[in-house]
Amino acid sequence: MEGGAGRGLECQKTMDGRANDGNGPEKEIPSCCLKARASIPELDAKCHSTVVSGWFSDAPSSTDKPCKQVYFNNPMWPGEAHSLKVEKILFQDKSDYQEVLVFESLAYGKVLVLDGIVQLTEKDECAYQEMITHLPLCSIPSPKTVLVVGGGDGAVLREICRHGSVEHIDICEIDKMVIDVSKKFFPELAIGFDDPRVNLHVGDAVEFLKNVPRGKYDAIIVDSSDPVGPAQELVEKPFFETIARALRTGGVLCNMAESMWLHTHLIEDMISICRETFKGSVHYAWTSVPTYPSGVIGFLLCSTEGPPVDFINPVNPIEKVEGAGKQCRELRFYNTEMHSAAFALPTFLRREVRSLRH
Ligand code: SPD
Repeated sequence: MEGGAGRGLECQKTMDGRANDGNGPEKEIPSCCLKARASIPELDAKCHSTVVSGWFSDAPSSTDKPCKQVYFNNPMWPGEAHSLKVEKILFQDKSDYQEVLVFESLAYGKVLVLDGIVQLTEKDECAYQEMITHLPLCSIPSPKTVLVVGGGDGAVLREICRHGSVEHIDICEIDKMVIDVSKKFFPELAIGFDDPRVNLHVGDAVEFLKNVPRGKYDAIIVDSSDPVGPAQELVEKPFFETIARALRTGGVLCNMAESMWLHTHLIEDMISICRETFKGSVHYAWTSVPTYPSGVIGFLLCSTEGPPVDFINPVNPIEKVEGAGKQCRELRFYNTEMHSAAFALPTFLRREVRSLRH
């Protein structure tokens, strides 16, 4: 399963970064030159359809397509692709649901890719995981019961665990391979699974939610992949209805909601479904994630009928959250100012997404 992305480079240097051309003593190579050498085109990363000439591009994966061809035609972002220089492919396999790839990149650390689409990188995962978690949990006082849909890498769990008020966390992830791969290659993220408050359910969240008692959760976080493949149902009305049913009155949902640069129609559809389904408030927020298509990702924040939720002015600021950051690394991205700023929307989005105007 291991690929050969970095092999050519490793043949030319020793583990401590010294070069040996066979004509004399080893010479020290400055780290900037090591980076430049990693970009030599002949050091091709081979044997994955999304990796061409040592560069990964976020195009749909397909095992039947030969290497060395470029497919810049993802239906979610036709005509564009974002590329990362690959140093070494660490893992690739096909689960029952999707193709799973992990590689070491030159610029963003290790990268998790599902069906050809970047899910996270070590460098910028903080922006996504911290915002999708703390936008909802800092908007209600003392959240106690939380459900995560998807999130098999464990990083949203890691973030939830900062909240000392939380007593019970369910996570429903369909693909066990994602969990196993995260535990092996991303221990700083998968640490979330170690918390005793976490209850793991491997299975289909749509089915799981049908059996959840009404009003069980204070907050639900939907950390899904894009709505192609296994996550397709997660943007449809019946799914949002089961979410609303599983939330207590005044409970909150935070749902991954794509890019405002690429998916205004999808965002509009999701907002209008949520306005029909959630009788409290519905807001759109966004953050910057450089390795996601167009460099941004959005979140839909909804509350059920009941005590009104002021999403924009958090009532449970993380700075005051008991135990925040004690078990894991410090927060890197989220703070109260970023929270409120995330709800500021560009004019084109307000104009194009009619349901955002009121
Ligand atoms: N376009 C990519 C969206 C990925 C959202 N899910 C990421 C999972 C990280 N926990």
